Amino acid sequence: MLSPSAQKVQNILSERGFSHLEVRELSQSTRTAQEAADAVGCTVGQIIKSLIFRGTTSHKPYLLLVSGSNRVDTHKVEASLGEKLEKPDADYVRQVTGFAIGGVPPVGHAEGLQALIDPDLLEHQKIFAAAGTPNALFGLTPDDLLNLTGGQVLAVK
Ligand code: 5CA
Repeated sequence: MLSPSAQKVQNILSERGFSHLEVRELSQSTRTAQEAADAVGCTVGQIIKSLIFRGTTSHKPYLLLVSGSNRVDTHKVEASLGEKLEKPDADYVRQVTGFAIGGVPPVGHAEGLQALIDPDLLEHQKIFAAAGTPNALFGLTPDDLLNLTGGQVLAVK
């Protein structure tokens, strides 16, 4: 049995035709990328961080999908997007995604979010994303990530 937030992510995956992707709820914390990597026994680079930023001009939320081993170079992303970015607070993250920090998945958000994908994520055979709670994950391929999110690959580090 999955908890309601993790089940919500599984339902979204199934409705979108990705029922082969299976949400797993673990006994360990997967709240941070390192904890998630330890929990599944992969490298931290294989963990997808789902980070919300907000454009200071458009006030639009952006979803940055970043390898767990990378730090976002905000200036570089700002130059690509043509606007400054700010890191919103936890309440805003919950409002636009419908999930709490530590469990924000790459899909199934309350609002439609433009997704930007770190190219380093595409170098792995399998990657792992948060699935609604701070101890739920699902594994997927880079192709799955591209197809699920319709995201744009963009240098973020
Ligand atoms: N479950 C893990 C691995 S998938 C996870 O969700 N990691 S994460 O990196 O995608 O989400 C945590 C991120 O939330 C942090 O990297 C940070 O960017 C952001 N965050 C943490 N605390 C806050 C806060 N108080 N306000 C806004 N953002 C925060």
